[in-house]
Order: sequence, then C-alpha cells, then structure tokens
Amino acid sequence: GVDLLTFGESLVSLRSAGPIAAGGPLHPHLAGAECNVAIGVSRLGHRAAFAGRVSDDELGGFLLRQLRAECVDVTHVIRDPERSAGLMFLERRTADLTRVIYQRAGSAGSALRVDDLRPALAAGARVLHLTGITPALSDSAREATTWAARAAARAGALVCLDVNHRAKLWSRDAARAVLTPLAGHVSVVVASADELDLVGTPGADEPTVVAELLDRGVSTVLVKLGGDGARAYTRDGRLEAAALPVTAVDTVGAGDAFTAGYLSGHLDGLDLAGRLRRAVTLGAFAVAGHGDWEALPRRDELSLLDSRQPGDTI
Ligand code: KDG
Repeated sequence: GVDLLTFGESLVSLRSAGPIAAGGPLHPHLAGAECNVAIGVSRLGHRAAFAGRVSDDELGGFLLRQLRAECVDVTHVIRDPERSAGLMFLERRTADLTRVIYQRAGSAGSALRVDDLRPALAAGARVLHLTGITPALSDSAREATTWAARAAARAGALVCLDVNHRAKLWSRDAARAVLTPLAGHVSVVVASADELDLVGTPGADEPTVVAELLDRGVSTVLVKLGGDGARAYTRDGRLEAAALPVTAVDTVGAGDAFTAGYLSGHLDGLDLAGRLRRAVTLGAFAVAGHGDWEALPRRDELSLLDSRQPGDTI
C-alpha cells in the first residue's frame, strides 16, 4: 500500500497574468485540490497515489505527466475516452484578486464512480484524503466519496476531509447536506473558519461545530486562518500556530499545502504541535511562490524559511 491515497478531479488550470478579456497568454498547469495534496506529500518523500478519471487525450496526458514527474503514483487512474478534461481558467485580475472560471461540467473527472476506486482502496493506504469538491461534481462522484470514506475507515486508514467549499459548484445548503454526514466517517476535518458550519449546525460558531464533530468521532479539527495561522482541536483541547512571515504572492493552493504538511507530519509520527508546524510551513511555501503546488518544498528545504531576511540570497 501507499502512504497517502487521494482521488478527485485533476484539472487543467489555464493561468492568465492579467484580465482574460484583454487577451494575452494562458499557461497550462496541473491543478485540483487533491492533486495538490498528493504532490505536497510526495515532495516530502512519502508514497502518494492519485486515483480518478482523466481524459484520454493530450490534456489528460499532460495531467498524468505532471503527476508522474512529481512521483505521484497514477496506477489507478482511469483514462476516459468519452469525456474531456475539466478546465479552470485562473485570471489574475489584480495583484490581490484572482478570479476563477470553470469549464468542467460533464468532464472525465466528474464521471468518477465507486467501481473506479475499488482497486486503489484494495491496494491499501495509511491515509485517505478527501475533499468536499469531489462530492459536488456528480451523483456518482458523491456516492464514490462516501463509499471510499467508509471503506478506508473500516480498513483502519486515517481519513481526512478538507471541506474546500466551492461556491461555483454548489450552494452552502447543498454542501452541508452532503458533507455533514460524510464528516461522521472521518478522523481529521480541515476547514477555513467560514466553512466550518458546512459540517455542523447551520450558523453555529466555531466551538459549537468543533464540539459536534468531536462528539461524532472526529479526532482532530483543523481551522485554517490564512495569514493568522491555524488552530487545531482535539479532545485534549486547543492548540494554535502562527503563520510564517513571508511575502504572499499567490494564495491559490495554500490550503492544500497546509493539509499536505499536516498529513506528512502524521505519516512521520509527529505530535500535534509538530504536525501543525509543518502544516503552516507548507502553507507559507505555497503563498510565497506562484502556482498551486510548484513552490512546495522538498524535505531538505523544509527549514528554508526559518531565520531568513527579505531579499536573502543563499
Ligand atoms: O485548492 C486549489 C484549487 O482551487 C484548485 O487547484 C482547483 O480543485 C480545484 C477546484 O475545484 O477549484
């Protein structure tokens, strides 16, 4: 088995440095929250696998080549000859504001179903990572996500769910109706502060939702606070970590980096403080460089941001 298995939709992200309506070049990148996590974990030397459906054309070939180049196991990816790759246009509208346009309805990734995941689950994984994006893609993808969470939990894997609400895919109420029951099958829930009530009582505050989750068997709740760091809750109480001070140039993918860092720390057997520290460290690398995952560290680079001055040349 692998250290970490994840699945979902791998996207071709077409990045524009300025307003799309003004024209100019678009640069293709691999994207998709689950792929970002797989790459983050793989860069740190763990064995990570991605499963899902990828189009059987050049765009699918591009996605697989990127994953392989990052040493992500794609043995259980299925090539779909009938559907196209999901696209995401990322428009850097201003230095501080990025806009997203999706062209992903009916994509190969959205056609994911339970049978696609059976071989990957049977092969085994220490950690299964899910996001709240996959169940928003289609009925079959939703069924596959819930099935995988239960199967992995039964097999003794640590199951992690990042709420990852995508308002362009579904409403908050629709997301809550699916993600709240799903959270009952997982050990680790990751959310930003504004996503927390999508896995609990609508409108409830952080302590209330955290208490609900811990009561339902979740062992760790991680709340991402961006530049303010993160909070972790377990039955033993609450722990906080500050963000590393870096110049943020691109926040897309920061949450995935955070989760990859946390899960890498789990795989290494670190205590909660160590896992949280690695999570905010990967988040800092993600925001301090361009791209969803391109700037993530190798293991020998983990301390690169410590005791560093702006503009340092090393
Ligand atoms: O998590 C970063 C993402 O926004 C990204 O890579 C795309 O998975 C994605 C999505 O569905 O928005």
